[in-house]
Amino acid sequence: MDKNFKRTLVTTALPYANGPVHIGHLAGVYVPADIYTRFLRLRGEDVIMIGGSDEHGVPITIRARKEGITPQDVVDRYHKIIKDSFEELGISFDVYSRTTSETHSETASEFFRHIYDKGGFVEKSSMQLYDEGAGRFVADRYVIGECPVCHSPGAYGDQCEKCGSSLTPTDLINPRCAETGNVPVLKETKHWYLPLENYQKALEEWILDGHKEWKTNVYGQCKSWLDLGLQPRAVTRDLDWGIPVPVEGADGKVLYVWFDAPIGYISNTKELLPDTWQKYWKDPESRIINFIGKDNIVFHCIIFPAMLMAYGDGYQLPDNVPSNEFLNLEGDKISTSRNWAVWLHEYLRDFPGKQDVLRYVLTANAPETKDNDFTWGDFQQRNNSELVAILGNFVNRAMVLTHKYFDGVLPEARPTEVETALTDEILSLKARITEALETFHFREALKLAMDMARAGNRYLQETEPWKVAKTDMTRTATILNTAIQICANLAIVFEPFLPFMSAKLLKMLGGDTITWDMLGCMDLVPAGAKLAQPELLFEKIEDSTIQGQLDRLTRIKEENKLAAWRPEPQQPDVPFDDFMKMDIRVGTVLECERVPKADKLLRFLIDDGMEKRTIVSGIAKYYKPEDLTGKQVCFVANFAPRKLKGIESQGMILSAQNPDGSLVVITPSAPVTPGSQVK
Ligand code: B3M
Ligand code: ZN
Repeated sequence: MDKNFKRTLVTTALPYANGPVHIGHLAGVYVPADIYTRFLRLRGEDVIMIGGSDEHGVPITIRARKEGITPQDVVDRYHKIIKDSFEELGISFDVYSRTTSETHSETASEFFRHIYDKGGFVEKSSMQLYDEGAGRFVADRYVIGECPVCHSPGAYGDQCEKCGSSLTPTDLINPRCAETGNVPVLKETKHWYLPLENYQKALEEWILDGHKEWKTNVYGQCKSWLDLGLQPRAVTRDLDWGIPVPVEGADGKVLYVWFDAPIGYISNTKELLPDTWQKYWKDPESRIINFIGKDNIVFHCIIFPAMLMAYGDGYQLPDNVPSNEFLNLEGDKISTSRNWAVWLHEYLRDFPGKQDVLRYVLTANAPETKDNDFTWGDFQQRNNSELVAILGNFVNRAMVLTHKYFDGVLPEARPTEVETALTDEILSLKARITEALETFHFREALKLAMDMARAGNRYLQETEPWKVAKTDMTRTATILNTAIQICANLAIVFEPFLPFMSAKLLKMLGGDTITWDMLGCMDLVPAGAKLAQPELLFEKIEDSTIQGQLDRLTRIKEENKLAAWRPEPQQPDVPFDDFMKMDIRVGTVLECERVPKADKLLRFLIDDGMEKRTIVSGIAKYYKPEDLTGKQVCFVANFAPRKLKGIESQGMILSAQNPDGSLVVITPSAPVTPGSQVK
């Protein structure tokens, strides 16, 4: 790491408080940020990790109206769920605040006012969509209508999700306000814009020349924005939820959520360190690292830096912006609105005490360079064959054997070449892990840490202390001492990744303070130390547990399918004569029975007014034969006869199909003489 830095400010994207956090947020931002911060802390560096909830923005107001509560109620609810669940997962924020705090609204107001007073904004009037019925302006996203390109009916005012066209609301055919159904009108309104084009050159120099080391996805997105040429960007909105615009003539206007949210990083630092916060932001010897998801890149790399430049006064720009790709769930995009997610608070409820398992799987599978998939099968597999079988198993063997042969009192070691070679291997792993962590390659770092546990297992396998103990206790002592030293090294190297496991292991070894420097030492636990009774660090996860989670996802898929169901588009017109060719009649069911060896079919004997006719119908999944006997049904009488399972079916019974595929037989609403025609 560049040792010119005296201190580090780690920020994590502020999650919107309009829902709980899910594994996608964790894998993309919070787990990597926490690993990084814990690593720096272990190295004894001056580092703080800042977080908080993003509590403004339109979605929160919509949710509140839907539920008939206030926006404040919404954010109070989710802020608490988010904050508590982060804490339980061991995300070690130094401060986790919220953008409705007083410090934040003062800081954000002052920030705007300062740029305003310097003449840093451009005032502009424009025509915006207005919902006259509701008496408010409507954001582009909340106007829907027909896409002018592909003519799909549900296009949003900013984009058609069907064909991907990027739109403005006035492009839509027959636009409506999504919430009220009202037709929006255009109304003039005044807003303040940050003239981004004034910062184009400075941003190009800073990013394109100065930060070639950034991840390619981040650098690439910035470059394409800059290549397009920056445009003025409105930083205020017509909305009644947010931080009021602190200038005259701005009634009913608030700061745009993406203007105030990143300032939250500053306010939260202030809340943590009211007297010394400035040194983390303004001292050139400090550095700022923003952990974000890929959909936040432009805000953190272009807009917020431009805001900081506009403000001036010594504010530093971020040194790096590690941004991950997206995590999918079982092959589908995670979606809050479709409930397609593993929610952190639910995971903690369903898997008590298994925080580290989730941290492990999300890191081992982190979407660092491309979108990645979380599957429950992989979760189980990584737990059972990596955490349990490699890490847990090694520690347990070392502990149990030391108890068995030495009563849990660590014996003296007399290292041989074998031990020296092992130490070298650990030191070389340490160097590679350190480098991976410094450069934000957390997956790689975790894999290498696991290699340290693998080295321990291999060492025990090769030295076989359980055999040596029969003849040579001095050698056995060395082997077990060494194995316990590896355990202590594992407690250190895994601390950033699996802090709960690390603390438990450390306690078993009788250790307390650890530092990254200690990693690679083979005298971490002194000879003579009494080890605690071994406890299992991880336990197997059973198939039934995984099945429970998969069942939940299957249920959600079904619910989503039902919610998305729309009637089939209407068939082309049919001339009257064609319709009249269909001979539909009412008949009475005389007999009904299952067709052997055909689980879908029922055989009917129908009184059709003339004789008895046999009809076979594929509704056995939805009816018991006895429920239909004696009922009247409608059937197509002149449907050409055909053979089903060897039975000739003389017609077709009419049923209606529900969205879930189930069939309901059509019966007349009052008794009808058998053989009557349906017209
Ligand atoms: N709340 C967007 C998001 O959660 C936004 C991040 C703000 S970071 C300053 O993706
Ligand atoms: Zn379209």
